[in-house]
Amino acid sequence: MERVSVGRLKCGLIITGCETQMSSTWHILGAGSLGSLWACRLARAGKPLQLILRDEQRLADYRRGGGLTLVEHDGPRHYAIPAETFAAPTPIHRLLVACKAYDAAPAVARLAPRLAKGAELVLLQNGLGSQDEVAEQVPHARCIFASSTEGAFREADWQVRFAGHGFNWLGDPANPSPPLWFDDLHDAGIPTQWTADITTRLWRKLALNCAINPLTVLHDCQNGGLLGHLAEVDQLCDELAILLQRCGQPEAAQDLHEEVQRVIVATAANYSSMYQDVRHGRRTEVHYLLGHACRTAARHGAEVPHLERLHRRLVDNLQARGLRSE
Ligand code: NAD
Ligand code: KPL
Repeated sequence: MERVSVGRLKCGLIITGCETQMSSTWHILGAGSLGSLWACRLARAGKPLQLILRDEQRLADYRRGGGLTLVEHDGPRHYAIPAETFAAPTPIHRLLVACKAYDAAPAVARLAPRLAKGAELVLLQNGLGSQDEVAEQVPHARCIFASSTEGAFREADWQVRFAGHGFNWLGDPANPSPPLWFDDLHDAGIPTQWTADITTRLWRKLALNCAINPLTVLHDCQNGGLLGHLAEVDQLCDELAILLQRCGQPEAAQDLHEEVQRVIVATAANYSSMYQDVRHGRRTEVHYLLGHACRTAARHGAEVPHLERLHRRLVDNLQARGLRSE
């Protein structure tokens, strides 16, 4: 059915000739690596967008630069994407949350008063735990979880490099239907699939991260350096597989040892994301990775002594460097 737009109300609803529909603007919270990567691709496809920046100072700084720059294999491209702060009055119907896991819930809580009835949030955070923290802040919104294997990093303020092509899975544990806007992502060239088992995907990635990332920090090595510590990796995989079975994620446990070794070999020359955070003096997402695994094990009465010891060693290591460990 063709819709004829005849006006926009202050609340963001568009009045059409025959019905009302939600505003189609993508609000993006967190203009860091992944948020900027998504924003630039959506902008390139002509989707209406609005970045939400922390405060007036960041907004002024952003406006001085005039937009975001995405660097790809064929060079940099600039996108003059509009931005605002939390204080803007317009309601939000569609929000991409692209902060780190530990920032997501407090940031969404600040935005909660602006979320329209029936708002939909896409949560890009790695690990598990932050999604539930966000959902608690906005019980009436739909929270869609994402798991991404794409890679991006900030080269400078407002400039991001698309470093690794990958894939995105989106899903909603509470509702198997994809949202109406799902095709926006295909239009924008964001490789995505809707999945009914997003929780399994997030657990599988969490398990891979738990088996690899902390050891790269503790052994101060690239992922390939773990080939010299395979017995330690295997012990962790044994416990992770038991934990996944115990917490109702048997599919995420399948062939875990083999996949961990395959990833170590395939990414041998890379430094894990946690290693890079530590090297740059940034807070890690340990609370939502190994921390979440240990908390879940305790809740289910699963014995995971090697994971717990790894967690303690990692926390001590982070604290010794003056980094937050929760
Ligand atoms: P990032 O640190 O580059 O970006 C996060 C951005 O959020 C920063 O610009 C920060 O200033 C902003 N932010 C934090 N709190 C805010 C607030 N209250 N208001 C406004 N802005 C706020 O992080 P990232 O690398 O893009 O990672 C985001 C999530 O995506 C993480 O959970 C990460 O694990 C996951 N992830 C990242 C990649 C990647 O390649 N970067 C790949 C897969 C998954
Ligand atoms: O996702 C990763 C990361 O570094 O965070 C891999 C490459 C899978 C290692 O755990």
